[in-house]
Amino acid sequence: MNIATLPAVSTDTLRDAILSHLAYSFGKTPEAAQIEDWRMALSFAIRDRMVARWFEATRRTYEAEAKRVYYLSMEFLIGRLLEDGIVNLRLQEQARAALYDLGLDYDAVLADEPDAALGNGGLGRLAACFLESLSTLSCPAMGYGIRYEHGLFRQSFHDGRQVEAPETWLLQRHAWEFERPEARYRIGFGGQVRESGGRAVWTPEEEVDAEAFDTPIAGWQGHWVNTLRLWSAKAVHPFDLTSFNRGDFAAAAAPEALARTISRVLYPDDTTEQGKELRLKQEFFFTAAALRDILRRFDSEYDDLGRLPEKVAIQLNDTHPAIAGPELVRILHDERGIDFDTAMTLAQGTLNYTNHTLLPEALESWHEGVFGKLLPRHLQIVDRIDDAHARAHPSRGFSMRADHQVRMGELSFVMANRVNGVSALHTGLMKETVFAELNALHPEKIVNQTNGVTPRRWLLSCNPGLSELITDTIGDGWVADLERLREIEPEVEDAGWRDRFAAAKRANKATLSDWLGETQGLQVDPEAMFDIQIKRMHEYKRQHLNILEAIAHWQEIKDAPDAGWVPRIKIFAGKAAPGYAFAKDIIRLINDVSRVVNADQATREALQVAFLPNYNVTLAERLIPAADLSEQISTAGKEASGTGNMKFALNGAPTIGTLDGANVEIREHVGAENFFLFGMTAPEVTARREVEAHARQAIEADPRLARALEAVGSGVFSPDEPDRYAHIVENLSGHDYFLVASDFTDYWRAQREVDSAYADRDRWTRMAALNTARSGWFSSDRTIRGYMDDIWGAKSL
Ligand code: F58
Repeated sequence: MNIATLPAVSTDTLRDAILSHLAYSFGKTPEAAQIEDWRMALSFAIRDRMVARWFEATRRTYEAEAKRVYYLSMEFLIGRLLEDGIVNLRLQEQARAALYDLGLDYDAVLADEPDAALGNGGLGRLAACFLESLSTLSCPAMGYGIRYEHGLFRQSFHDGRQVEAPETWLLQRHAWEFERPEARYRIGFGGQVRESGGRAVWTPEEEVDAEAFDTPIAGWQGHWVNTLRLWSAKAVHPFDLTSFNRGDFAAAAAPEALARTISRVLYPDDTTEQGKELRLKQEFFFTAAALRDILRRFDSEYDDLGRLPEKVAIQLNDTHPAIAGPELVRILHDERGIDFDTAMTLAQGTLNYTNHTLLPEALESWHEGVFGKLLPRHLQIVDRIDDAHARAHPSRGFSMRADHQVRMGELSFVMANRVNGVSALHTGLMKETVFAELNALHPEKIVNQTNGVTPRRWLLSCNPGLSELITDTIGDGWVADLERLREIEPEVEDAGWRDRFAAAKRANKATLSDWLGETQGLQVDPEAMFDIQIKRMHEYKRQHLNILEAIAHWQEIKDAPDAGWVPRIKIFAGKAAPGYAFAKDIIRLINDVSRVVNADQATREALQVAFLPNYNVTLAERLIPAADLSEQISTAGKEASGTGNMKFALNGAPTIGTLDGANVEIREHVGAENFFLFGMTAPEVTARREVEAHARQAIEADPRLARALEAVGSGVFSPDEPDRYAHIVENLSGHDYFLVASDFTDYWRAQREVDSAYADRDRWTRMAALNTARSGWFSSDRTIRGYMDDIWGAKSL
């Protein structure tokens, strides 16, 4: 069969394709098939529809000799892929009907797919949105990462405390990948470097193979399909027969176990030396495999390595793949014989670096001991790069090798053609702080690319009700051109249209409320305001500011239960890093508060608190369409951008937020009157830290805050252990680095404005609808166009 001529997809052809895969790919009759078999058969039937376009995209890229973009990322938080595929190929009606014909429930089959959590949070989800937009824009591109056997841990609560369990997405069958045993590269670690004929020769001591697994990523309407290539670590020699024959079975299996460790878990705990070493190994493993693959493809098309910057753009997603700089120089210089300076210039013309954080503890640096032990030749090359840069800039005050460290931020900056921040504010701060000196030396290097989110997943697919209203109103051109959402703005003046907008939101809230009842045992009135904060747990994100406000509000309601309060449910979700004790304590506090507040008969009509376990992409897709209020309350200057903030605004949930990250740009777009601003600005934050006893002062000035802290500190929420949260209270009344106390009063004020705005339901609907209408700029299509034009010089085919 010629795959280019697969029959057009009717319900009947899709049903036949499902039945055919059920029989021939999975060996099951319909009678014997379990839901997983059906899910796999449907996935294969959908995947088949991508393959012809996938081949065609590859063919056209070769034919056009187009520049290729490679996105190197330690994380791709892709979530479920089946619905994404169905929606992008526009097969929703057929798929639903075909399953119905087969006696199956479409939503249940979709829900059987595991959520691939191959990332921690924003950085990984951004990478996934970017892949989808790259395909939508027909830009020849490939993502490279690690095929972790276990993604981000599964979170549950025991007595309110976070408990981590391994995530096991591969225990269920995964429909989307093609194993490529032939795409395999040997990756070395450790060993010696010696000179031979004037060249450095690195002989690694330990070796593993990187084997490719490819996932097709279809863009909107399936016109273009790119590849996500994830590397899995395999032993060079699967097992040691000599040990086996001796009867030492453990020793026989050791090489395989050791190799597999590299791609086993996302972010192993790096508080131990062995853990640190493993993480550096992971970084080199996938980066080195990607570079080999990229050069193999380049060599198949061109014979002049001088053209590398013209034909290849590599994006380093944060510093995790920063070893690409020295590794590319090593290949070009040591292996291909190009002189060092030229090798460095070629690498610098090819690589680009995105910075995602200014937090000092997140800026990677490696002790030269570990680095040199694993990558002895790379350490020499880093020194040469550093020397070359120092010679070119004699006034330079820093070194990427200070304090026996290898500083990956500085290394990435120097080795990149372009360096970008992820929101206007963040890029500005980058220039003023971490990279101030480098920016002065290379003023053209830093550019901004404000993040975005894919509207296919984050509106069309997760919010069908609102999408249908939008399409009814302006047609479906918005899906690929999100700024066209502006065209609904005139309708916002129409009371009938506003009713339809409010009805769509209300239906989403009813669905969530049912789900909360079934799965969490929570009874929630869909009329209440759904106030949501979902993101990784971190002090800078200030979930504790939110819960303190909830406590103060609860106390006020208790004082006057009949004062006509605007009913609210505060929903939290998010995971804390296993080693981050304070963040875990905040989770426990919120769970404790939830237990006490939700049991209070006098206040429960007015206020409830819920912490939902195991936040992931799928849960986000459930919560965001049902949100009324988006909590984006980080200490100004700390959140590089945020992307959840964009998803909420797009789905018609106004923000309560600080002037931080992309909140600044969201407020500019949706209008200050449709955004609840509070708190100090980034410069004010810096100044406030200089004020002696700033937290004490703030608490003394605000009796509500004092009373809420008093309740936490005296065990109102932990009667069995009254001083459980003493250290939190102590932190917030003392050092309070993230200025929770100092921002509390203004946060409280803004929350009461939210209450009065929500009480006027028509006013609220107007605000919500204007958030949707004016969020089109936050499409990742816009962001990717920016990268293509300003960073990669890549063209849409
Ligand atoms: C996030 N970073 C930023 N890092 O915090 C967020 O503001 C931004 O919107 C997003 O990137 C996308 O630009 C982030 O998610 C991580 O998860 C690190 C991974 C490595 C370990 C430390 C956290």
